[in-house]
Amino acid sequence: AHRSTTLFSVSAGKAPTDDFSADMLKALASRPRYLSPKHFYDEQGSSLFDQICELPEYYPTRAELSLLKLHAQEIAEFLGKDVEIVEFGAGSQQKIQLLLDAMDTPHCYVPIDISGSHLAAAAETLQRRYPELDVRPVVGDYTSPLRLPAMHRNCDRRVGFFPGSTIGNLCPSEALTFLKQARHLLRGGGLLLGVDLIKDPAILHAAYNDSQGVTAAFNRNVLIRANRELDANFEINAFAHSAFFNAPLQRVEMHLMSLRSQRVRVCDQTFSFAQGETLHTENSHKYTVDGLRSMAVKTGFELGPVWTDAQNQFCLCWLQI
Ligand code: AVI
Repeated sequence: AHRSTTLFSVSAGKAPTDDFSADMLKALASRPRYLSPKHFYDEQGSSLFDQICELPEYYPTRAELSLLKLHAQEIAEFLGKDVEIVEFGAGSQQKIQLLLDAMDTPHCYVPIDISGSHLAAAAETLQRRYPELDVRPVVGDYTSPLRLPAMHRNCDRRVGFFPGSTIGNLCPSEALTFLKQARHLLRGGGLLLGVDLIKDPAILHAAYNDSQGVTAAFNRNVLIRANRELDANFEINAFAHSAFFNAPLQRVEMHLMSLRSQRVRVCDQTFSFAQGETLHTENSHKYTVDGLRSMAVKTGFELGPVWTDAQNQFCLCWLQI
């Protein structure tokens, strides 16, 4: 018999839809109109994101996996022995397995994710594959204050894993808040962080404007989600996917641009869009190693080793507490 996993909720009884409706109404009522990218990840959005990770133009996932494969042993030494490992977001099974396979007796794995169904399925699969590991999934939004269940009895250190350059989807002040919270949660350990690096804007442009239109579908899916969950009537084809590198702010921005002047109903309220007006749906900040060092220092970490690929596309870094 294998261990079964129990979802632990830290969202104080609030359904994810509550946040989505409040955030969408707030976004539509403000200027510029900005909606947090966390709302992309309903079931369809999570599966579109998995498809993005396989696209030839989307290099970050492959670059990070190669780094993990190449340096797993060395990274495992920094993670340490007899630890509890907390993953912020429970995206890729492949990445955490590369770490677990290289580690010496990790006792407990705590994936935190906003999507309960996605998380439960991932946790069950992992538990079956690692019967000795105590898998304790937590449903919650790690960009808000959260408390974790008490550390596993056999562990004396808690280390973190935040892959995929998801930190880039936070604005710089949110990233600092996140790192401060992570530092507080991680006892005696450190954080393994995956970050996308600043590079030729043409490469960035291609990665967010793929030729098969998967990123466009991922972006538009948030409108489909609103139509289904928020009694909205967005006409999906009347919004174009727009993604570009904003050089001064060192980020790729994604927007949904209204192709004509139109009115939209969301939860009994009506909003108008002028032609060319956008709903800003995501920022994906790109960093330099110096930028990461300064964030680490500001949040009480010390930047340890940084593993990068030969083209300097992506880096994995160890933030020591
Ligand atoms: C999850 N996150 C790091 C992705 C990124 O690159 O910012 C989400 C994404 N958006 C468009 N393509 C991928």
